[in-house]
Amino acid sequence: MLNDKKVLFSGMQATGNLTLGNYLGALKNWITLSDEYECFYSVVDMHSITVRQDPATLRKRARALLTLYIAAGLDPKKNCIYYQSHVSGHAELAWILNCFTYMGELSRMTQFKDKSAKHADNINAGLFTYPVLMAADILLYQADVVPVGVDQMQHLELTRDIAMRFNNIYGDVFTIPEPYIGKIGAKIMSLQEPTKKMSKSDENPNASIYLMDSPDVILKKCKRAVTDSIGEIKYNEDQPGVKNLIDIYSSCTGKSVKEIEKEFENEGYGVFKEAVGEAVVSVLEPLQKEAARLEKDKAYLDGIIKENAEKATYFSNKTLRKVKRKIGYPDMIR
Ligand code: ATP
Ligand code: LTN
Repeated sequence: MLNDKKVLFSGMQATGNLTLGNYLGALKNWITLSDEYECFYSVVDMHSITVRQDPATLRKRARALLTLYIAAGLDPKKNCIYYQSHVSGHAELAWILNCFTYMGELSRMTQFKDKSAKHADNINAGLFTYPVLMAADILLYQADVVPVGVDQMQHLELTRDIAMRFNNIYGDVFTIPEPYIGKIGAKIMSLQEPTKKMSKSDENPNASIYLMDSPDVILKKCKRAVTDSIGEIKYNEDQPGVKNLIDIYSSCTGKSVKEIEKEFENEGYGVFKEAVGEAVVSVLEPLQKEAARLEKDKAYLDGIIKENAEKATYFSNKTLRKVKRKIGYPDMIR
């Protein structure tokens, strides 16, 4: 790498509108980690087409997501923020790694099972090999660490298996990546069904707080969050709704679970929910303002997109050249 820093890779799909789960479970950690590592943060638009997308919407959402990375506090001069589809190495390495991945392994991926149940009319090969493209993303940059939510752990394990398998045959080609799971916010649950994760593809709009929701909407959604009839603000498995709200509050304010239980010891759910809503607004409002400001600065964003695509291409080519030699592709004649 450029310096002695370890490498970090992560990405998000440009499908749907980002939720508070995406922010607290992923983006927020990215920002914390960005000083310590040489970071690659990709808008993984190639992954998005595993389910049908409207082209204009995909393009718009991809740009909005890239803008949001920056608005959330990732400096695009220090972090390589780019579109996956701008770097052809992802597709090239994915093909190669496909040949080192077993059908049985891919069949066990829970995300594949979930998504193929949800999109029964379009169970395409891309959906099946999705984790191989993800492995390519990570291995292409020789990433040491990959911050993800717990739902992506299985894919990361597979990435490690593929990398080790490849290294066993060809020598030390790939760095074996480690997952990084944030302590708080690793799994934000649905506000309506707190045993299910908050997801941007949830059909019930009240289940998720979207990063672009207005303060009013955020406060309303928190007020309507499903809790229980116990009536105590305590962090435990029997009160999944309350537990989730405590997680959200903790993640937004930096307060510990103990402090929060104490703060609301003698309060009812109404007061607590309002405080949660306000805490979320105080985190999301500045982010929304910054995103709106950046969106208007087309020249600046375009410059970043171009520069970072070149940077990502440069680093990805280093790995690709090595991989191609190792597997026996003929040398290019220049
Ligand atoms: P979908 O549910 O539509 O498949 P998603 O909301 O899971 O999408 P992804 O693009 O798959 O979104 O995830 C982006 C990042 O956000 C990943 O690192 C993922 O682990 C994290 N993430 C997603 N949902 C949550 C959540 N509810 N809590 C914590 N982290 C989450
Ligand atoms: N599969 C991930 C998105 C993703 C990713 C990656 C995350 C694609 N490539 C590489 C980390 C590293 C998801 O659905 N959240």
